[in-house]
Amino acid sequence: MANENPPPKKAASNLYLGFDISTQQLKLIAIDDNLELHTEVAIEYDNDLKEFNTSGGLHAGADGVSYTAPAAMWVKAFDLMFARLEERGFPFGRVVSVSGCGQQHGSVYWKEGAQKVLQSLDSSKSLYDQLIDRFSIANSPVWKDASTTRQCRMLEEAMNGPEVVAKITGSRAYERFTGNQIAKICQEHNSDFKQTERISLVSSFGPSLLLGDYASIDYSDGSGMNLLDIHTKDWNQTALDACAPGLRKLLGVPTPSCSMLGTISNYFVQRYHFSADCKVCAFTGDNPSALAGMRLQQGDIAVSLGTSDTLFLWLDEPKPQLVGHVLINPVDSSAYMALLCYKNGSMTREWIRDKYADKSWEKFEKMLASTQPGNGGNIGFYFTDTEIIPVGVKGCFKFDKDDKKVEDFSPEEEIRAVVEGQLMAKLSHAQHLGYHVNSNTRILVTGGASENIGILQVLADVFGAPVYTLGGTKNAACLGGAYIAKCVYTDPSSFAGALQTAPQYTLTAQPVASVHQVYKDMLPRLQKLESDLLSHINDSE
Ligand code: XUL
Repeated sequence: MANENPPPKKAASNLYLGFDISTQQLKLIAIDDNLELHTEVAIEYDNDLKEFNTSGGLHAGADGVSYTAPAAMWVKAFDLMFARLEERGFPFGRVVSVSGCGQQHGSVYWKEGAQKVLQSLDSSKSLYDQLIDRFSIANSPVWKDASTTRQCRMLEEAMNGPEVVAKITGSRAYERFTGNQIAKICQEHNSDFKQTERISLVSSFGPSLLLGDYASIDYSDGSGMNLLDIHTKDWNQTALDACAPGLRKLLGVPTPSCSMLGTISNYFVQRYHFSADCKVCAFTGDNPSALAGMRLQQGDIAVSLGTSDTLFLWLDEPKPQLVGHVLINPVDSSAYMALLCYKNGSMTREWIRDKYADKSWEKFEKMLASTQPGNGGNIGFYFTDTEIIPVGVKGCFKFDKDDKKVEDFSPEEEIRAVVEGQLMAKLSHAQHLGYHVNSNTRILVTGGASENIGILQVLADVFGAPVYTLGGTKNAACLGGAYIAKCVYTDPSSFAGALQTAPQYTLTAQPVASVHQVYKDMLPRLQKLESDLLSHINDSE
């Protein structure tokens, strides 16, 4: 007999969007209520927007240290992304909440009158046509820029030293940090700067387009500016005054990262048929967003073993130092996160692999396994590129079990030394910033080297915590935006709660207690050798 009452058709799921205005691409991920991937799109600046003549999404200055990107290019990338989605028949009407992230530290300068234009965007025209002339500084300084050493020293002087800047803002003055970049723009392009109505971070620029109004800077990305007091979560007036006049007004009031800013502008409702109720949440920086995308919890540590190695740590109590960065935590604004970026990551391991293991990871792993944890007391520091943690060191430095400097180890020892040296240094720097491994700590690993089981075993043993790998998180930052959009929409009080159905991690390496003890005993030696190395370098400067 035919079924007279067919089951009611399941309502199509809500969709949540996460954007990432990254260095080389504008990316978008849409997920559904089950956190499953619905759509993924990317606009590549160099190839899709050739008219801006960027290389890797940037313009490099002739001085070798200046880097900018045209703000209008990012606007055009949004136009193109929405056009592509429309072509694919993307169901804009199902999107209930939008968030995202951007490359950290970059700044966008809106010209007087731009807010009015944003508030009254004409849906028959592109964003680009309406906003092209609305930036007082057409080329936005970005994170790769290192041209503000003078401004950094001025800020540190105004605030009574680098330690004070670090203590208040979470980091000592760094060239790429936005306050120093703003100071340089104010000094070198003063008449254009004076026409500025508002300064956005790359991250707050994104939701400004979607809201049709200036979006607040979020606490977490705001912590990458050397301007925000990470304890009071308000701008530090001395830092603001040291960088440029009138900054408090130009930056607006900062907001928690998981917060709803308003509903999507009429422009998107009329042009693409978004629902008028679609929420626009704050965007954050790409690194904090990756922490959200990897679903870090209290005590966890995320390690990205890529070209350069990056560590994100969940911190309860911040202890900012002259090394590394402490940011307000994006998913719990009463907690903190630390960010440690190492220049010498995979490239350095590959250099050793090529030198001693015939360019083969398989051979590298075999040679690693042929030596004992602790490497007979040998310790090596390998900086093929000038390192940022610790700052300014370059070269390879090797020490035997009696801390005597030696020229070479055996090939097998070299391999173990690079792995152990890099990973023990990471633990040491993390501890300095207030990080403690606890009994629930998980080490979540992504990046190319996450496939090298031998390296992951050393990681587990050095930290004394289990290592998990994450499949399918190539776009952790973008995914973090979509997760934040979902969390703010469904349950802003609990990020983890809103994401219970997310995919599970795979347990890849368990620490061995006796081996962990070997590294624990070795750590003070490595710390002393590293600090001697630094004082030696500083003395010889
Ligand atoms: C972090 C940093 C970069 C950018 C670009 O401090 O400068 O990771 O966020 O991704």
